[in-house]
This record gives sequence, C-alpha cells and structure tokens, in this order.
Amino acid sequence: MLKLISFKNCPFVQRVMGALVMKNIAFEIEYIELSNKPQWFLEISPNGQVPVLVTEDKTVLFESDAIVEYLDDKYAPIEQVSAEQKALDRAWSYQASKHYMPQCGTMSSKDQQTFESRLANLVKAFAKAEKQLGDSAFFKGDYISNVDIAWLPLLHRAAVIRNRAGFDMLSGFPKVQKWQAALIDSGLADKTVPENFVETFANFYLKNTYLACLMDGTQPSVRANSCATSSCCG
Ligand SMILES: N[C@@H](CCC(=O)N[C@@H](CS)C(=O)NCC(=O)O)C(=O)O
Repeated sequence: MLKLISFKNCPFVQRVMGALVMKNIAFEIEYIELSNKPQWFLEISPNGQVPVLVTEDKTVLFESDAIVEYLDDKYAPIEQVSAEQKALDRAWSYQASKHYMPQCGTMSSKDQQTFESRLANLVKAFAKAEKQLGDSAFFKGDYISNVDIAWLPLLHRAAVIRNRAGFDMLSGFPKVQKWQAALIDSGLADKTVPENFVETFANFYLKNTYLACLMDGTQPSVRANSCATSSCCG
C-alpha cells in the first residue's frame, strides 16, 4: 500500500491527500514532527520535507507537484484533458501552491503591520481566482478537479481562520467565498486533514499572533519577526 509521510498542519500534504482521496486510492499515513525529524525520515527524504510518498514498489517520491503528477500518471486521472488544458490546470494549481507558505506567513504574523503587508500579497491570489471563476460550484464546472484540490488548503485554512478568529481573508471575493463553501460542503476538506486538525492548527496560528489578538483584543507578547519560511507550518 502507498504510504504518505506527513505533518499535521502542512498544506502541501493536504493537497496530496486530496488527490489520493478523490481518486479513491488506498494509502496509509504516518505523521512526523518537523521539529524533531526521525532519523529514518532524514535518510529517505532528499530535502527533509513532507510530503513524501512511498510507492507500492518502495520508490520514495518527494515534492508535492511531482507526487500529484505521479498519481495522475499511475492511477486514473480525475478527467481526461487535452495537453493545453493540462498545462492550464497546472498553471492554476501553481497559483495556489505558491501561496501556501505566504498564507502560513500571514497567519503567523505577530503584529498588524506585518499581517497587513503579507495579506496584501496573499490576496493577489484570491483576486486572480475571482476573475477566473464562473458560475459553477467548482473551478472548472460542477465537479472537483485537480485545480480545486490545489486550492483546497488555502480555502480550508481561510475558513478555519474565519470561523475561529472572525477574520475573513476572502472578504471582497464573493465568487471565491462561494467556491470555498462548495469545497467545504463537499466534505473533502475534512477527509484530507487529521481528526484534530482545527485544534492543532489553532494552537499554532491562533496563539501569540496578530490573529489571536483580533480574537481576544489583547496585544501579542512577541513583536514581528520574519516567519515566511517553512518553519511557519512546523
Ligand atoms: N516544495 C515542497 C514544499 C514542502 C514543504 O515546505 N513542507 C514543509 C511542511 S509544510 C516542511 O516539510 N518543512 C520542513 C523543512 O523545510 O525542514 C513540496 O511542494 O512538497
């Protein structure tokens, strides 16, 4: 059986899980702590990052883009598309995945100024999607495609922050909000994160951050520091 090596808060892992779930591929999952990476993980992972997918023939795959493409090549793709459409789907997926870390950095911001400047960069992604979205429930129609799966981590995290902290990073983007609701209602979000995701996530992003201050009206005890790095979700 396929094995996915994961970290609970990782958006790249959630995207890969989305592809596995949508294709009904059986897999087992092992969570590791990025703050204390096990030796066996360091030995098999070329870049020391999750997700890592160990295939049926024990090949160790890394980099979420490559893993998602592998799943399409090896197992039935969600839909058959032309080469041109495939290129467009990859491009729109990349518009999401390149913002995973900026979203982590935005949520980790310690003060208003840092939060707002990071958010201004992040919302450029939502503005592009808003312009592209039509009237259908999902990005390309009434079905969940690879593009929706790529955007799922961004939209799911935005929903958790809205529900917990009362801040909507999708404010001003009604089509993206509708798309977010359709994705959450589809049940895919819950199927692609661990059971205690909201708690783990809130413990990380809603403690001693600017968003935490918005929730309880206090000042953070730590001032801004650069957090737009991989440690933001670890
Ligand atoms: N480009 C990688 C990024 C993966 C990534 O940044 N993973 C983070 C967790 S969300 C990680 O493993 N960080 C630990 C580290 O960089 O040491 C991919 O697409 O798989």
